[in-house]
Amino acid sequence: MIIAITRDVSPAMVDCELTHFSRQPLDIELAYHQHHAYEDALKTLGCQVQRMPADPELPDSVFVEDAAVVLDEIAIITRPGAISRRPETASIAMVLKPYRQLYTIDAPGTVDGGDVLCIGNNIYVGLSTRSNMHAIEQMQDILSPHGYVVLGIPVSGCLHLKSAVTLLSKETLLINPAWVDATIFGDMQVLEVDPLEPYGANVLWIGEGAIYPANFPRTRQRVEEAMKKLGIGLSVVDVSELQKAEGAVTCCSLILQS
Ligand code: CIR
Repeated sequence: MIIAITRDVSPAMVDCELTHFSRQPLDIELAYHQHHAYEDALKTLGCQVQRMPADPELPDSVFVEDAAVVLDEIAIITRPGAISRRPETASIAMVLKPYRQLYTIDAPGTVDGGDVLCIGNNIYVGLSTRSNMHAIEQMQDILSPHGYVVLGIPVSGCLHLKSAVTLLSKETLLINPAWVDATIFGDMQVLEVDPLEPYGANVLWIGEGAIYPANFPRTRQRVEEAMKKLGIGLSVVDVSELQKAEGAVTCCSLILQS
């Protein structure tokens, strides 16, 4: 069974962290509806959605991806780079506890799950403003007994590594080459975003399907063509309000096999 852990939009999301975006009016009611439509798309892809209640004290808590890194064998509870986001991890740890043995990242390490891209046994961690070498060393200690290699890689111009690159299939990357160097990932197939849509590299691929935002039509066409060849269907969701909080589609769920 595939489980998708999500968390309802916080009424405080208007006070979210912003790094590369300026604050825009955010329609919370619309954000709720968009988030629920995203959860419906997860269900269409065969996930059992486990939704946590909203936390009015934690503006960014809808972005559950940043609080943990879940692998088949274990899960790591992160220490998010933004101080305001650190209290998010306690409740995520409680939800993950029945499914995985848990490890934690300790000070001075910081890492956001949005910076962690797993490709086979390679775990790439973006050295963004949120994630540092201390966390990468701790992740190496935790993960090398399980056969993983943890690699810190440069990323610039965006919030997280997964703003710049995500997996479209086991062998294919969707990437913005302006923000991360594609050659780092070896001989993977590469699909580039349309240059007019720099934020279009974040796709949530789950087995036979994928979820993609509605507002990158040029890149979406490229993605749809590539996915047709791979036999993968695309669910398109409007996540405009979550994007105003600098979120994307991978960051609103933690996906795990149970
Ligand atoms: C933040 O700055 O932490 C939030 N406003 C957005 C986090 C988005 N997370 C992600 O893409 N993994």
